[in-house]
Amino acid sequence: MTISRRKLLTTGLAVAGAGLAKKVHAQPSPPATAPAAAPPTPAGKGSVVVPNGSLLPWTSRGGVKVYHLVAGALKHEIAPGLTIDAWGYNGSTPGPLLEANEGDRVRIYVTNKLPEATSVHWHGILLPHGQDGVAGLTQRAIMPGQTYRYDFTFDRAGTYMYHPHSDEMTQIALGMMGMIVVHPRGGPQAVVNGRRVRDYALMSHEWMVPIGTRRANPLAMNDFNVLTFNSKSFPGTAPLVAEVGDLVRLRLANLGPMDHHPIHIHGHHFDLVATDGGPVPPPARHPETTVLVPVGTTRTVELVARAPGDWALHCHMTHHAMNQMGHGAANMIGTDTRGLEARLGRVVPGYMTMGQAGMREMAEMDMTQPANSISMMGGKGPHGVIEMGGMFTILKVRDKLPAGDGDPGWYAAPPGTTAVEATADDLARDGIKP
Ligand SMILES: [Cu+2]
Repeated sequence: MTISRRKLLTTGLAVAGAGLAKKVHAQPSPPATAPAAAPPTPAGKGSVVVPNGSLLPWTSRGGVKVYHLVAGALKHEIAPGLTIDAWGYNGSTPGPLLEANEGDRVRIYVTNKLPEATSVHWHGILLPHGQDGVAGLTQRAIMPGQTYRYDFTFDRAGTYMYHPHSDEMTQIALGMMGMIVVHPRGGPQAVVNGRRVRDYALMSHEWMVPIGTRRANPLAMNDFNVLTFNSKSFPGTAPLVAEVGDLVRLRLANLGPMDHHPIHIHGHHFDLVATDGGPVPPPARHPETTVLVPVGTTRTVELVARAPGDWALHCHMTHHAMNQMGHGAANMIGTDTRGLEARLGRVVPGYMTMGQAGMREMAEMDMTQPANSISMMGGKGPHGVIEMGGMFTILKVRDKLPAGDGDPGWYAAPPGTTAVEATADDLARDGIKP
């Protein structure tokens, strides 16, 4: 049997983990020093901020807010190095966030530029039967080239979603989903109980993008390898920012195909204040650090920014905070592969096995990547490699943010407050024998 060098390398790199890999120093480093991508949507007067996303514009016609969604194909960058062919709305995935106020009468036009029929369901909104957007059940499907009109009134404040109810397995898998935020009557509250409100929307998604390709596979039921917040994987995720004492509201939504996501915050506790079913009564609220966001739900949590720092915010499923993991690799942890390397080195010069001591080395070395793929673990942080990817972002809390509430950069902890290697004196003083 002949082993093609190309095949070996491709296989090894594709699993990007406990398999084969070739070390090459001439290649550029994995992308990203800071996890800043596109700047967050500028906050209006209390408007929702969509990291890496945008708000859907509207016009007022005779007291009615008029919106226009255009379903179609687009190219989307998940993180520097990985661009996919996706479907979405108005050129983005997720589609722009639709923001309105309780009591608003709205008219939403939906144009279908997809190659197949679609419809839009207004998930969680209480509305008349004929506006519910279920193709075949409540309306005819919107055929390619057609524009439909939806008319209804947002009668409850809350966090909701929109998505196709026509071949939704394909359309959602390819990126068609969006969020809806309905503020209380009178508009967003920029200040609550004397605290400035930082209102953020993050939509979870999961994709199966075979390594080196550009198209998510809608038939996938597991082995999702690209996990995203607002369709971005770390280090492509833009940070969230707040000042100490601010009320941070996180509107979390999940329209991924299959998986629920336990979203975890560092350095803070939060209260679950609402779901897409309505507000949680104050006596029922309790502190958590992780909230499960099941498929087809929204969860709104609130916290008070407690202390300056760069606080991780991520899905706690370990495979959801990684990039493009392969699942077909042998488990090499603890194995002695020196003999293997010597033999394979004869046919693949420079061959090395990886993963014997864990996966960290994958993040540390400059490795060749197959075309259109991103490294398994995130990017470089202020203290070395951040061994995370996927559904991971950072809440950056500062005493004072830069003008315009931009990315303040990495947090510089006060001298003497960062964990460091223990000294011999430390060990002797406390009787520790490593
Ligand atoms: Cu998850």
